[in-house]
Amino acid sequence: MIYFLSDAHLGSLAIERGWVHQKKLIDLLEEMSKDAVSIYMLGDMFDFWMEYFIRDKKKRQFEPFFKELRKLRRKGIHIHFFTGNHDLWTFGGLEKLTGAEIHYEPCTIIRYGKAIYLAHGDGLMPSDWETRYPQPVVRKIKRFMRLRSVFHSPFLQTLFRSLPPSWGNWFGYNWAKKSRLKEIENPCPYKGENKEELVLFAKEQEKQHNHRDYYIFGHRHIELDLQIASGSRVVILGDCFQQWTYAKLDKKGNLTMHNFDNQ
Ligand SMILES: [Mn+2]
Repeated sequence: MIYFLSDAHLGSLAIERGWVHQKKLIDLLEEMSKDAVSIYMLGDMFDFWMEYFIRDKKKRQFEPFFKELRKLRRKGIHIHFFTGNHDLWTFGGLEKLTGAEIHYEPCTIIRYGKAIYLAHGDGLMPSDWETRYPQPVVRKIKRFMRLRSVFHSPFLQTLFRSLPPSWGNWFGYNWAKKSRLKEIENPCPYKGENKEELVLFAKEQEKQHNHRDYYIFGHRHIELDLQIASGSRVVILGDCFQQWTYAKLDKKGNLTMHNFDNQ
C-alpha cells in the first residue's frame, strides 16, 4: 500500500494540547506502517519550519514524530516529504532528522500502473487565472504570489536563517497561528468545479494531454474526490488536525479516501 497525507500543522499555536495532536499523528503512521511500502506527506506537516544557522531548541518538541519516522525507515518504508507553504524552509536538516526524501517541487510518479501527480498545491492554478477570476480574487492571488516569492527568495531565506531561533520562531509561529485562526473563523469550503484552482489546474493538464490517473493535493484542508475526465481524478486530502483524512493506493491501483477517526 502507498499512503498519502498532508497538513498536520504540527506545533501550531492554534491547536490546543499539541502533544495529543502529535501522538495521534504517530498513531496514524503506526497504523499505516502495517502494510505501507511508501508514505507521502504532501506538505504543511509543520505549522512553521525553519532551519537556522544556530541550533533551535524548539524542534525538540517534534522528537517523537521524528523517532517514529526513523523507525518506519528502518522497517524499509520509504518516506517522502513535500514542502508546503508553511514548511518550505528546510535545507537538509529534516532529511537528516527523519531519513525522509524531501521534494521541493511537484512531481509525477508511476505506481501500480497509475500516473500520479503529487504537489502540496499552493501556487498552482489554471494559466488563465488573470482573466478567469473577478478582480478582487485576482488581487488576492497576486498578493499571495508576491508573498510566495518573498518566502522563496534565497537572499531573504539566508537573512531569516541568521536570526536567533527564538526571534524567528516568535514571528513564524505567530504568523502561522493568525492564518490558522482566520481559517477556523472563516473557512473556505470547496468552491465548485469551475472555481477551485487545483481542479482547474488538473483539468488544464488533461486538456494539454499531460494525462495522469490521479492528482493528489493537500493545502486546501478540504476533502475532495472528483472525476475530471475519463480515467482521471483529483483528490484533495483534507488535513491531519481536524478531519484526519488520508488516501491509500492499493496494489491494483485503486485510490481510496479514509478517515482515521472512524477506524
Ligand atoms: Mn498549505
